[in-house]
Order: sequence, then structure tokens, then C-alpha cells
Amino acid sequence: MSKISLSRYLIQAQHQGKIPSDLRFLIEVVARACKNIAYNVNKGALANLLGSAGSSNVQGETQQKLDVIANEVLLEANEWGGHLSAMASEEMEYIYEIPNYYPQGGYLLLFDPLDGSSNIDVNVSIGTIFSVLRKTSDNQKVLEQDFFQPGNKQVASGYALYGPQTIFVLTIGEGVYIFTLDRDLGSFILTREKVKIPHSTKEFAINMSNMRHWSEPVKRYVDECLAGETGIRGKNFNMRWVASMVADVHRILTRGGVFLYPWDKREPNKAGKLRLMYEANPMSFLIEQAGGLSINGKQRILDVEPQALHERVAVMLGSKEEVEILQKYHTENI
Ligand code: P6P
Repeated sequence: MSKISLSRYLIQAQHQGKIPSDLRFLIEVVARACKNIAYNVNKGALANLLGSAGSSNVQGETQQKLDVIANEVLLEANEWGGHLSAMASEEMEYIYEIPNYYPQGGYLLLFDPLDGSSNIDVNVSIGTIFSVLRKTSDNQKVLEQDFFQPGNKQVASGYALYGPQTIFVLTIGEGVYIFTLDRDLGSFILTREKVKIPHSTKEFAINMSNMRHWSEPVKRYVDECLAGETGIRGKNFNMRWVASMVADVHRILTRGGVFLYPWDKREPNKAGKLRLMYEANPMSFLIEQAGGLSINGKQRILDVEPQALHERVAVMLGSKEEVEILQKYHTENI
């Protein structure tokens, strides 16, 4: 079978009327930026790119050098093409309006430029997460409020995973497609199409060190997984925690599983640790497109109405049967 590149997949999708040309162009630009980020990530210490940048981001987290580089690569790649009105990033407090000396476009791009930064210096997989919305308001000047759309309004989302392979995973709303970077060609090549997550699983992913802080429904669910075949689940479970959401989600897309970063008592006023707009929403779009579910304990994450650009959300996503159990336990606990 001839190799299908990301560009060919996108051109075919455009010719089939699934995406307009400017969205095709947007995704190609993001993918090209991710190749650039992969190059820098792979250089690491050789180019003195590890360690802290000596600054912190809007979240109050110390920025790694590669966090800053990845953010700049995405801004510079996307600002001139005429497909965007503005961008938003985990690394920037305010939205980034396309400078008026560049053509303006109809899309809004949101991203976590380098997710899993605590893993950079120890050579564990990290990634870039992106989400695409339409600018729906007709106000000339793009406003932060233009971004406050629920995740069910996304027109595309995906991630790049910088691991043993460099992977680009994408949905434009007609299933999930996985592309692997062929370094000889410099192209992302289609390696899995119409990915489907198994409805049942024997693998859960959560940071167990937070157990004493969890709510009762989460404790109940994890305790039952730990009880294994001797408990009511009647099967043994395996546990994974990479501490890079992109790597954990990719494992779940690839072989099933459930990922939890729930609300906990450490900071009770925070809904969770992960960010709604550029982590939970893009990942939830992919998970649902692959036949999984993604909830915050109260509702479908894609239905959450955003109130702030960097708002956080509890996340429980993955294999349908497991997330349905978690939803049941949260509903019973009200
Ligand atoms: P913890 C990475 O910092 C991140 O935002 C996600 O990618 C990851 O799933 C989570 O935080 C890890 O959090 O508390 O286990 O370090």
C-alpha cells in the first residue's frame, strides 16, 4: 500500500468537503511546528536546551527552556498564514492577537506547547496538545471571550508525542488518525486510521500518591481496581502513570485504559489540576471520536461552558465501561 502522508490525508479530506482549505493549511502548519519542536526536544543537552528558563508561567510553574522554545515555535509558525484571529497558550497569560500587519483568519488556535515538562530532563515522553475553534463573533477585535466556547465546538484537535517515535494524532471530527514521523522523508505518515478504544480494560492511570486527598467515588473506584479478581470487579488491574498526559492518553487510544486526574482536597477551590481549554477539551474530543468517554464527575467535559482561559477541570477519560462506572459512583455520591 502506498504511504499516505498527513498532507495527502488532509488534501483528500478537503476534496471530500470534510474540511475547508484554511483549516487544512492550519493543521499542516501546526504539524510542521511540531516537527520543529521534536527536533529541539531530540537535541536536548547537546544544544543546552535542558533545564529551567529561569522564568515562570501564568500557572506559577517554572518554565523549562523547551517550554519557551515550543511556545515561540508555535507562535512564529502560525501568526503569518492568514488562517487565525488569535492564539492562546498555557505559557501565556493573555491571548495572542495576530498582528495587524498579517492577514486575519477565522480560526482560534489553543495549545499546551510542551505538556509533561517535568519529564524533559529525564528523557521521558512529552508532547504538544492543540485545539481549534472557529471565531464566531463578528467583533473586529478578537477578545478573550471569543475563546470561551465549550469543547463540543472544536473543529479539530490533536497532539504530537515526542517519544520513541514522533507521533502526530489528529481528529477533524471524522475519527482519530495516527501519523508517525518518517525522519528520512521528513513527513508524518499514516500508520493507524479510525482508531477505536476497547470499551473494557484492565489498566488504570492515576497518581496514587494523592490517594488520601481523593473524593469518595474515586477512592471507591480505585479500591475496587486494586481488589482485583478477589473483589467485585472480578479481574486484576494494571496501573500506569507517566505524568505526561499525552503519553497516558496515547496509550489509552492505542490499547484502552482509563486516565484520572480528579478533583482532590489539596486545593478544594480548584476543580482539578488539568486545564480545560488546551488539555482536557482537545483530549476529550479525540477520546470520544475513538469511542471512549470523558467526564469531570458531573458532566461530559466537552459540554463544560468555559468561564476563564486557564480554568482547570477534573478529568476522567478512556474506555467507555470504566468511565461509566466512575460516572455512576459520582452520581450516587451526590
Ligand atoms: P502530577 C504534566 O505536568 C501534567 O499537566 C499532565 O501532563 C500530567 O498528566 C499531570 O500534569 C501530572 O501531574 O501531579 O502527577 O505530576
